[in-house]
Amino acid sequence: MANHVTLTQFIIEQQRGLKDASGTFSMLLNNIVTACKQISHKVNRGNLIGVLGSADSENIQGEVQKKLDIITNDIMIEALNWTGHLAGMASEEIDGFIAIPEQYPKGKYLVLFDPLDGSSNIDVNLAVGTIFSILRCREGVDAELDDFLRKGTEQVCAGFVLYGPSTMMVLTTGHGVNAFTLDQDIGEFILTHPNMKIPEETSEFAINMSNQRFWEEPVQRYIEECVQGKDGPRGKNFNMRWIASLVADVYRILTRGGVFLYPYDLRDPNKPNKLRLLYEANPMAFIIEQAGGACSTGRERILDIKPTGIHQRVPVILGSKNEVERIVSYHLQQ
Ligand code: AFP
Repeated sequence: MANHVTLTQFIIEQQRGLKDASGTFSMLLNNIVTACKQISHKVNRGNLIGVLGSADSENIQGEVQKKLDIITNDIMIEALNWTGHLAGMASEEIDGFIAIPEQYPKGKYLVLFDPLDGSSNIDVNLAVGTIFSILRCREGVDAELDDFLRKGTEQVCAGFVLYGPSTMMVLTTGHGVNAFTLDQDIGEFILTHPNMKIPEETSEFAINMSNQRFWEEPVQRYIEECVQGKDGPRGKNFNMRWIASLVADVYRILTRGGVFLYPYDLRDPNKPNKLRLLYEANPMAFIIEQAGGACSTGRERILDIKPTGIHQRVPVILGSKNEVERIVSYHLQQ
């Protein structure tokens, strides 16, 4: 493993660069990494250990839960609640926020997570992932709701783990984006993609086309122009990808550019948006912007949104900066 930088080494060396760092954040990040290694093992074992399929229950979102939604949620909570680093947690799978049990010390951070994003893909063996966001909190107290309802610009760290052909962790603490590949033989994440940057131009878009009739006009216009290809106003052909797993679509965009859209749509007027702000849109927006891309609702920067609820949903348009800016301009021309 000569000259391979492990994630542990990377975190410690980043800590050294922060003059008054206590090491608490580094330990918290390592606790999250351990949880994700456990999740990777469960996901990779799948049917061999009977963890696939539906749990015959619904989460707070009214979504049918997979067994792995519950298992991975428990893994994250049990890996973090005892550490003394947290004042609270929030999960896609749990109503409200998660208090730290009385018997454990409280810390100065909050972790908000989607334990298994893309879980509708798990039974068909497609990529899924864990998304997490870390906020600083008032020290030594039990977190309250308002401690969680903070703009994405206040995140101190965002990351996701993609459980794909390789298990990869993508991480930012506000100093660029670095990706690590899990070496299953030694159980360590190895730095394989330092300082990831998204190409500003792209010819690839990701959207669920089956919702087309429900989109607003600016999105209709953008996608129509892409589909018209080189004979249309864009003067070039486009390719389309849709994995229905945010972590996988975002990783592809980090690697080769592209634009991802889960826009406002009128399928269900009571639920006009799909992706959750605090533990999906905000962490991805932090990562995408740190890699030189952009992330918007179409009308405002995702990271500037003042949250109103733990499970608030927003439209998400992210990826190559020039494409996102074009889509935003179409919204502003409305
Ligand atoms: P699940 O976790 O319910 O599979 O949803 C995944 C997701 O939140 C996000 O990862 C995908 O980009 C998006 O939903 C896919 O939504 P559609 O299934 O409507 O295409």
